[in-house]
Amino acid sequence: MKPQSLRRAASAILVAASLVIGGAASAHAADGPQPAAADRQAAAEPVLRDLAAAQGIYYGTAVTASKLNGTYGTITGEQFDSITPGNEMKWGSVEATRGSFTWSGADAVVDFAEAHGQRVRGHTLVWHSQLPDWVSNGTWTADTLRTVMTDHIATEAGRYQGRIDHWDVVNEPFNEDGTRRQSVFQTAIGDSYIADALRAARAADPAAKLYVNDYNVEGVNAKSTALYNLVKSLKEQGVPIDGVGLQAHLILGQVPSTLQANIQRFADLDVDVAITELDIRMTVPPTSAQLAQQKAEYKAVTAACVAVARCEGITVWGFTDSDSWIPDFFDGYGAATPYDENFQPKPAYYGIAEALGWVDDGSPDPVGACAVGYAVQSQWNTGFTAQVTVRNTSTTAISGWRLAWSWPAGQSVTQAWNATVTQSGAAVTAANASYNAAIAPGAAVTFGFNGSWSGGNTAPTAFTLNGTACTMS
Ligand code: 9MR
Repeated sequence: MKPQSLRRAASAILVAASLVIGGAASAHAADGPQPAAADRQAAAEPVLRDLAAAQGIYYGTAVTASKLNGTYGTITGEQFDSITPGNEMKWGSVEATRGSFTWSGADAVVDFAEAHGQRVRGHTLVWHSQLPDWVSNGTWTADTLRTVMTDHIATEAGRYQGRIDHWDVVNEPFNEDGTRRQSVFQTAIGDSYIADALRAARAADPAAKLYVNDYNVEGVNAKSTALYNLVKSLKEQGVPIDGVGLQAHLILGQVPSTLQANIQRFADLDVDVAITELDIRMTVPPTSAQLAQQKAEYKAVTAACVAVARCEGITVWGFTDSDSWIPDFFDGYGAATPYDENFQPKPAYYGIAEALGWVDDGSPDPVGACAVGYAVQSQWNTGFTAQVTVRNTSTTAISGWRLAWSWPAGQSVTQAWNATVTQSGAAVTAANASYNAAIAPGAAVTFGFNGSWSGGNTAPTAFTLNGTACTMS
């Protein structure tokens, strides 16, 4: 362990101790005890939360409360030691109508975290978006909106007092050029709304670390410099601010080269830093080269945090491509998270693990390399029959497989044989039948299906087997 990590290790132990003292770790015994860290580390596959803890940081994910069961819940609990509600703590979610609060989603996230020995990043108290109409379209004076804002903070942060590790108190206060965003808070209250919000949050939950969070502030640029100047001035005025969140919604090939230097300059202001919403999007369907580059970039971002003592941890904005905001917001982009839509770890996952000190033992990737042949055997006005061959080109046996692809032209599978095929939107998954789960090294299995098409029947050209990209044969 690096000397600079000792302080962080000590605080990690304190966190663990306080969870036990507070009874949080045992309060939900119905879910069963969590495996001891040593047991998890002994597993062949990396466990991000343990690897991160050994480096003195946390590894977190944004979650959707309603999905916290089944495979999604299992991976969330096993791999991550911090969770952030993706939407459930936003103003519009908790106080859509003035004075009438809905806590079910937020409570579910906090309860899950406590049952799994995880921290919670509270997200977010004051933000221009996902704000109820009664706030964004209200008629306010500085005093009336300040009171509404600080009441909201007192109620929400007060409800979870002692149970939230970090609050994103103010989210996205800046424009790209470093001027203040003209949110309702900015226009009604003025520049001081940020200090007012931070003071209210400190009063409501003195133990929570209070953050200002923004996007496109990962590298050194006009916007991050405005954030830097804000933090500097808040510190000088004695306003309670503990940290800066760099969201890090990144595009493949565009990780800022100044990321680590930027984290360091905030640290030098005597605040903590966290990467709070990491994802790295690419055009879809992804090629194996893109997935390999994404691995390198997740590794680089993770390494930049590990390298700076005040960087507390990293949160990915959804751990699986099936729970990512990217496809809904950026046409033609996706594949931004470390797990694919079928919950299989992607190369990016191993990149994170490597940056956290995990050493690949040299054995082939657990899923093996693969080559896929795709052939349309017959086609008629609205239908077609296709055959798919999946070859194990690695030197290890495959025992159980899921082949995934995305339709390029709106096709859909209507009936399949020798595999169980499911489709959601354009995303298709073919899982082995019980009798063809094993594929020996060099061997292949074949399955077929009928599909429907209209307009065009362009063949898919990118397949993943258990999350790893295959070549085409
Ligand atoms: O992940 C969130 C998504 O489900 C919502 O539809 C979206 C609405 O704006 O907000 C997403 O989360 C945002 C986060 O709260 C703040 N930073 C940007 C995130 C992506 O939009």
